[in-house]
Amino acid sequence: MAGQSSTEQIHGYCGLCIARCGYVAVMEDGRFVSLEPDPTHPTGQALCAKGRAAPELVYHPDRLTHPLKRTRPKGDRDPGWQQIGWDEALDLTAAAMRRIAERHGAQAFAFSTASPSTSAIADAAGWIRRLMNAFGTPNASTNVEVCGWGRGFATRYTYGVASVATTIGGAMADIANSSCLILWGYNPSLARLTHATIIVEALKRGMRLIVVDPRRAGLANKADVWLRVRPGTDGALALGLANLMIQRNWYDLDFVREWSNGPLLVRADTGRLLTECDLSASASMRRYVAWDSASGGLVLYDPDTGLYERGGASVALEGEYVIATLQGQVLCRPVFQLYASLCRRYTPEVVEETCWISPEQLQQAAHMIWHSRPVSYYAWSGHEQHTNTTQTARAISILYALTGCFDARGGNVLFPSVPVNSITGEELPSARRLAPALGLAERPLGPSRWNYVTSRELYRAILEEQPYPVRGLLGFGANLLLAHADVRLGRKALAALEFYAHADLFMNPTAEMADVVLPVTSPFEHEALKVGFDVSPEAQSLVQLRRPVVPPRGEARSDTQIVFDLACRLGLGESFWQGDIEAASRKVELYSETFLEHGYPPLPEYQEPMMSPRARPDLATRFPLILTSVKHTLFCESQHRALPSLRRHALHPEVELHPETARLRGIAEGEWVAIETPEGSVRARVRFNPSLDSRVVCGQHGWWQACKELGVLGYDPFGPEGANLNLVISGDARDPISGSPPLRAYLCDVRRIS
Ligand SMILES: Nc1nc2c(c(=O)[nH]1)N[C@H]1C(S)=C(S)[C@@H](COP(=O)(O)OP(=O)(O)OC[C@H]3O[C@@H](n4cnc5c(=O)[nH]c(N)nc54)[C@H](O)[C@@H]3O)O[C@H]1N2
Ligand SMILES: Nc1nc2c(c(=O)[nH]1)N[C@H]1C(S)=C(S)[C@@H](COP(=O)(O)OP(=O)(O)OC[C@H]3O[C@@H](n4cnc5c(=O)[nH]c(N)nc54)[C@H](O)[C@@H]3O)O[C@H]1N2
Ligand code: SF4
Ligand SMILES: [Mo]
Repeated sequence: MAGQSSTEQIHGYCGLCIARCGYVAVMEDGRFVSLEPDPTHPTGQALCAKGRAAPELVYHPDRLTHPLKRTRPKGDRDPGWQQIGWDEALDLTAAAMRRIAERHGAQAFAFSTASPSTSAIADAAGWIRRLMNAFGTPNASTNVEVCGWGRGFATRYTYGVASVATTIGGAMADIANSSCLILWGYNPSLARLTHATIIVEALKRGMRLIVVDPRRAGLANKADVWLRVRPGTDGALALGLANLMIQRNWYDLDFVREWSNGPLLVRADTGRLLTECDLSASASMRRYVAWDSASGGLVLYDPDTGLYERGGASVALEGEYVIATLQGQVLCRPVFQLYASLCRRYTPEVVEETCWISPEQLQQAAHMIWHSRPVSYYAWSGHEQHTNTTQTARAISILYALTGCFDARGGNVLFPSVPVNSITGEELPSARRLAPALGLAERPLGPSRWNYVTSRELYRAILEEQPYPVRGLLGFGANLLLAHADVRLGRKALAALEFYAHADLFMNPTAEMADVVLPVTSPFEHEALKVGFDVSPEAQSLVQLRRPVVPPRGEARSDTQIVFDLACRLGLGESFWQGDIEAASRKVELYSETFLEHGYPPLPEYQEPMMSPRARPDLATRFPLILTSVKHTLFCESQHRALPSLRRHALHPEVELHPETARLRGIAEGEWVAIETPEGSVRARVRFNPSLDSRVVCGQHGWWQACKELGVLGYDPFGPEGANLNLVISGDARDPISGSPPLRAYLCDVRRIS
């Protein structure tokens, strides 16, 4: 009726970031006007500013609303975008995929996707993987090397499953029942509101909190112990904590004995685990050997059953044993003894020198970890973006094993979740014939093992055709040129592609390199199903169908729709149904023979970050400071800077400096500075942060976008006048196991721009 307005409320969950907060969308006269918290939802206690800005995102004038085709060459400043219909856009893409597959094999066509922690891509990720499997390519560039590897994959080499949950599963911190929580390079107040909410609840009932972070950020202010670690030295810290705990007998002996490979004997001559075959020519390969203190002799361990002969109650964790093998007398030691010796090298003094943490604080943290059990932990970006990420993640996960809290109430627990059929298509015949993913030869235990490729390997395959050519790319939102190191190399590579299609909500500097751009819906415009909300066992049992709040903007389609449309055009329509896989489990591995076989240290040895002042004294005279970075409270990664309600509070990129560091350089707060590294320079405005060590500088990545409504210009992503932090970071030095680049420990200096 005229003059009367109608209000409608639609329940759902926000898909903009990993928190997935439960919401009520408020509609007035068919227009989406606001997003409110939904306290009845397990993750609906609060919404952040980004969630509240959802209507701005949905209705933003810069949203892509039609498929676009490039009409000018890639070097050109103006791509000459021409609006085209969906049929033409999809036909062009499918034809390129087919052509490239025919000429070079399906593996020559790669996919890239935005991280599920910073986007709604999880709504479609299973289908995207299914399309890849049906089409026949193993090459997915999804940020794994900088986000997910440490917590979700490296820890599998310890636990068999991920010991910290990612969107692909794994154990989750049972915070509601923990007596102590360790946040290791993770700031949930900024990154995952729902976690922060339950942590604050737990602190109220007396839970202890240990925070490992170079900055006193978020919940570090409420922590019982805040360990201000030097960026990239977390591995040494974990070994140092373990050293104190072992020395003081603050570890779960029974857990180590029964649930880890700590008792198994290692041959001093080869570094291999001693097996039955070393002892007798007629033995089976599979059984390992431990020392039984009660009988003063050897006892066999069968990995198939997970059992020792005679129950294994008295297997030794320490000692040296000379064993008569088929190759003569061999000195052997239990894995745990070797691990304990490694830890002994990280005395409180060495930790102080390496990590910049005092012996008192180290002792306090070790004491708290043991005496406030059950303890859970969550490690994220702070430990994941380094040249030593894999061994750091292992060192932390093994330290955690000492507490005996893994998969126990109040620890990191494998929450039961609602069983679902996997849709990713691993069972398809085409998936069984996949070529090895890029990088598998160089880093056989790295992301390629799971068919994820690093951006660096993608660029190399495009530009050097090594180990084989990649000619085409289909991007579902990944903003490679802002999110990754090696920006110039990446730009060259994208320009050299025969065909690149990019699906996104907005044009971005990466999408600018595409041949075809496809407009996608925001999560408020398409339906999705979410199984489990991660934060607690109750939340994990919730399954929710999210309905669209508004119809798609313009001609935008969901990522899932695009996948199905392409599958049909590629003649793969039949492959789009059913499947199932399950993870295996085994004993916690303190010692990894798999690592040894591939030439990596079998124990989680600490390696100095490759781009640190200590590792590169040659560069440190000119670039004496350590550059790390953090995400922005108001924006997800490289997004959201065009939304006025958010941008108003953060007009420009900032860099955090200790006031003393600034003073020595004649820099005042709020001034513009150049952040200089051996790769070049970018700009940011100074904010003082007295909680930093004066040798550490903290930048922000992801700045490029303008905000027209506020009259704020964008930043050139490729030049020194701009603010693309990753422009000055090279991935030449990378984690040998995973290929993780040094985004959080690089050499720099900061100079006033006069
Ligand atoms: N120096 C430094 N670099 C970093 C980091 C850091 O801390 N420091 N963090 C790293 C981390 S952890 C990550 S995960 C990466 C993030 O890198 P990306 O995964 O590339 O994430 P964003 O930069 O947020 O860009 C996401 C793009 O996807 C689009 N998008 C959003 N939602 C959707 C959707 O549902 N569908 C589609 N098709 N597109 C969508 C957005 O518009 C945007 O263009 O950056 C990494 N880079
Ligand atoms: N508001 C907002 N939320 C987000 C995102 C966003 O961009 N904005 N991004 C989403 C994504 S993709 C991710 S991956 C998560 C990430 O979530 P987090 O991992 O929490 O991200 P950060 O706050 O960047 O980093 C956590 C902490 O690591 C510290 N740190 C830096 N270097 C080191 C180091 O060498 N060692 C240790 N121990 N700590 C270090 C930083 O000081 C910071 O406080 O957040 C998700 N949620
Ligand atoms: S924290 Fe903010 S952006 Fe993330 S899901 Fe919740 S409301 Fe959405
Ligand atoms: Mo991430």
